[in-house]
Formats: sequence, structure tokens, C-alpha cells
Amino acid sequence: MSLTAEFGSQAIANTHVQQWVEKMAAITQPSRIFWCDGSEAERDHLYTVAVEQGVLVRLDHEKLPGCYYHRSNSNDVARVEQCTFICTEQEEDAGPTNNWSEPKAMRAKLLAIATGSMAGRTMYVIPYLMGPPGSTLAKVGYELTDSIYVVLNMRIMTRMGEVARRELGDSPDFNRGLHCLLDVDASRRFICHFPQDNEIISVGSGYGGNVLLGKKCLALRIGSWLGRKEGWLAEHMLIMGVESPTGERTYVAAAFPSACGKTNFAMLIPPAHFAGWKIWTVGDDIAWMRPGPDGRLWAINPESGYFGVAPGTNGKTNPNAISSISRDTIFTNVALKPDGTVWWEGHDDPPPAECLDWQGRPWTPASKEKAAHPNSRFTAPMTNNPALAPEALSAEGVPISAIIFGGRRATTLPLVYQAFNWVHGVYLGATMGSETTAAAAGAVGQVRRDPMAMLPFCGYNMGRYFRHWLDIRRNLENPPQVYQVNWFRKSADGRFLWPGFGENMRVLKWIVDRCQGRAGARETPLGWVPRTCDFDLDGMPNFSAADLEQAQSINIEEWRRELLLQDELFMRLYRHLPKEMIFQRELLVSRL
Ligand code: OXD
Ligand code: MN
Repeated sequence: MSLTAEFGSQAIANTHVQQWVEKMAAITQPSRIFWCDGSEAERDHLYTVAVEQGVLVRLDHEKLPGCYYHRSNSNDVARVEQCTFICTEQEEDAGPTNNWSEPKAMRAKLLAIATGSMAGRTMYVIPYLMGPPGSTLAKVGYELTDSIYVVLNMRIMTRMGEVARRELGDSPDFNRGLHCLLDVDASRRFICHFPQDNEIISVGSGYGGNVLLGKKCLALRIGSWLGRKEGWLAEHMLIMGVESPTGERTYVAAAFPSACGKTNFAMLIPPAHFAGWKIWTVGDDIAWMRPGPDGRLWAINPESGYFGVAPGTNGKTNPNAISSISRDTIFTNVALKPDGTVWWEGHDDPPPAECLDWQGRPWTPASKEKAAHPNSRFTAPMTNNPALAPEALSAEGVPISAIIFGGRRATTLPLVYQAFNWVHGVYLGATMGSETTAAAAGAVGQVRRDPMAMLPFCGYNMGRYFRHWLDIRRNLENPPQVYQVNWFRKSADGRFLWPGFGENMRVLKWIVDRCQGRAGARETPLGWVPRTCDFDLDGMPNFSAADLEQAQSINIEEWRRELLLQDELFMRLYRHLPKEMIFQRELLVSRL
């Protein structure tokens, strides 16, 4: 036997894991089971195999050390919400915003699809830990997959291997995830969650959000279910530390819908004007938050990497992301240059004279189609980020002083305002709307309600989810303040009213100053807003106080329409909608 053949051959798991793996292997019938230990030798071996199999292309390791390239099937480039199910005994438990299926029938259907699907293939057993080791919030999952691409991505996105196995010990309490690639036929694509059994089955897709089961499936859909049961929150939020020139650190969590700039905001570099201020990234996509013994809300980032949108990422929009993806990164569905590097629309480099596009077709600047898919991605370890907060690695996590909700809205929503109190803040999150993006399959640019940016990710009845948010307040003596922001408001002639990117630091500074009790505000029907004197406009020659007024203006006609749109969601959720949400709406109507 050659040395490499020994990789993964030793079953290393407790008896609960072993029994389940045997059961799943009897169904899927792989020719080999590979037990991942997460070691570096194993990583090198897996990359070699993935390149041999043509799953990955090795990029130029002089220019991009440790980086690889992958193309997914062209029918499989985004999350597919219509194929995503919550399978609970009662339909009401999944609620009207989720696709529901009865668990027994769905499991039988999926296992029939999975039967024999790994014949002639390797089944990888991936132990993984979501959250820093030793954290009371951390959870162990096992993912079984026949995709080596999934293994290598899970290695970056989670704490994979021995560390998870040790954390689990002899316990049967782990998430059971089965992923079968099949022939990537869209008609046999299902991403199904069984929250009552802490189980996930995903078949027929190779796209990250559908198959890296620790991320959307466990950390959000199953996580939100567990959070309700256990008294914590699993949220689609970045977490950042804002350090002032005096060294004071304020931690903020922010929910934005997919592909609305969470990664950029989490890695923001303050403009020159903010000398001495620094942003530390704790997480860019998911927050698990629990009331601490001190009455504050404590948060961890359950992930250990970034699965970020590549197009538009460059040295101006996000220098820390550029550092993060300079090595040990997997690029998916971007363009491949002849020199063994990669390119996408909005890259720092000019368009290459020639390259292969995300589907492997020759591309030149004269081509009509984009070289990179709009939802092309990078998977990069968070330890590459020069601004990684050391607290991201600590079991305690960080205390959250402010929660920000933000949608992508061309009209109606002002740049920033603060909720009057927690219940009002929950109402702001609950009524969030946003224009759809390329992160999910379907039309782009249509406004839809996306409560707390969790519409595609809440694993149970959304009405009960709002109730859970309200109830959490009971254990918070010092609840975070809540804010709403909108970086995307436009003028009638289609111009963005706010420059965004690094300048968002100005909004953040007002928020942090409010949290620290040193910034003023003015009351409006919507909430508290900064007066011009509270908002730092220095060093912005092209942005005046009048521009700020315009970005902050309240248009009563637009708000009439907005309230009607909010009603649509409330009607859908009516059975379980907390009455507090209706009262908040009434109060807003009377204030307006
Ligand atoms: C993501 C998403 O990939 O929200 O983070 O779709
Ligand atoms: Mn996301």
C-alpha cells in the first residue's frame, strides 16, 4: 500500500458517529470511506487528489500561494430557495415563509435518491466545530459528502477534524448532515432540514450555500431552531469591533441581506479623516448571540472563514479582503487568466486581453457576457485577515452594544436612524425590505420583505421568531441599541445619495458615540436621527449638510406605500405575529 492510500482510512469517531456513518454508507454505497482529521498533511493530499480529478485547478503558487480554482455546474451557481425545505411534524412549525414537507415522506424520498449515489466514489466524513473550542455556544456537526470540493471548503469555513471530534467526546449530540452531489441535475436538487432531529440532507447541488452544511443549513436554519429552544439567537449578521483613538472597543452586529456588502462593512478601513480609529472583524456573515450573566448580549462568529462575493472586491472597496484572498483561498466561478491567476468584474487589474470565463469559454473584453459569475465566490481563512479581531478566536465572544439592520433600498429608507427601544428595534428588523441580489437564484432587484435578513434562513415560524426576539429582552439588563441603515438610497435621477464603503465609518461613528453616550440626536416619526452637528462631515468636500438632509429625508408618500408592503408580510404571518408588532405599526402610522 502506498503512503497516500493510508490517508483517511482510519475510522476515528465515537460509536454514535460510527453507527450513523455505517447506516448512511449502507444507503449511499461508496467504494471508500475517508475519515477527515483536519491535518495539514491531509489537506495537501486532498488538494493533490482534487487537481488530479479535475475538480480544482492549481493557480500560480508564486503569485497566489496555496490558491485553487473551481467551476461549478452552470445550472448550480447560487442558493435555491425553492428547493430548500424545513421538514417538521407540523406545517405550522416551519411557518408560511418556508417550504415545508412532512419529515418521514421527505426523508424517504431523499434516501431513495441517495441510494447507491456514491457507488464508485469516496464518502468523506467531516467532523466540524462551529464556534471557538470551549465556547458554550459552539456546536459540533458531521457532514458526509462525496464532493472533495466540499471537504476543502469546509476545512476553511469551519474548525474541521480532530478539534471537533475532541469537542464532541462520547456525546450523541451532533448535527447529522448528508450531502450527495448526484449528477447536479436541478430536478433532483433538495436542501432539507429536519430540525427536530438536528439533521440535514442536501442532494443534487455543489454550490457552497447549499452544500457547506455548517454555514446556512446548520449555523442559521437549524441554529435558529436550536436558539429558540435553548434561549439564544442565530443571526445572519456580521460582528465587528470598533476601536476609538483612546483604545475603547465597541462591538456591533449588523444584518444585511445576502450580497449587500456585509463582508466589506465587516472589514471596513476608516478613511484618513478618522486617524486612530480601527475596525476589527469578528465575523462577516453569521452571529450566534446569547444573554450573558452580566445582562449583555454576547456574540461569537461560528465560522472560521469567509465565503465572499468576488465581483466588486478590490483594493479600494475592501483592502482587507484582498489580503485575505492573497493565499490559501479557493476561487469559484471567477475568470481564469492564462498566467494561472484569476479575475472578475471590479478587480484591481484591468480586464485581461484573454481568459476563460466562469463556464470555461474563451473570453475577451469584447465579449458581451460577464467573465465572472455575479455570484462567484472566494473561500478564504479568516486568519488571513489583517484586521481579524483576536476575540474572534476566544470562547467568550464579544458583548454587543448595537445591532444594525440594513437593506438595499433605492427609496424610502433614510441613511440611518435609531429605534426608540428594543420592541421598536425588533419591529425595524421584522419589517426590513431589500432588493433581491444574485446570491439566490431568481430575479434580481425586486424589493421583498426580508425580516432581519433571515427570510431564506429562519428555520421555523417567522412569527414565533419575532416573539423569541422580544422574549430575549427579559434576560438582557443592558440590551444593545438598535439601528436601521440604508447605504443604497438613490436620487430621482438614479444617483446614490451616500458614497458608502469607507465613508460608512461616519455612520458607524455616530452609532458608537450614541452607544457610549456622547452623541446627540433628533426625534423623528421613524426614530432618532443625527442632527447635522452630531454627524461628522469633515473631509467630505463633495458631500454637504444639504446632501445629508436629502439622504435622511422622510417622504410621506413613500412611507404610505411602505406600510402597505409591510402589511403583506404581517398578513402572511398573522397567526403567530406578536401583537407588539401591530402596535408598533399603529404607532408609526400615528407618528407619520
Ligand atoms: C451567503 C449568502 O453566501 O447569504 O452568505 O447567500
Ligand atoms: Mn450570508
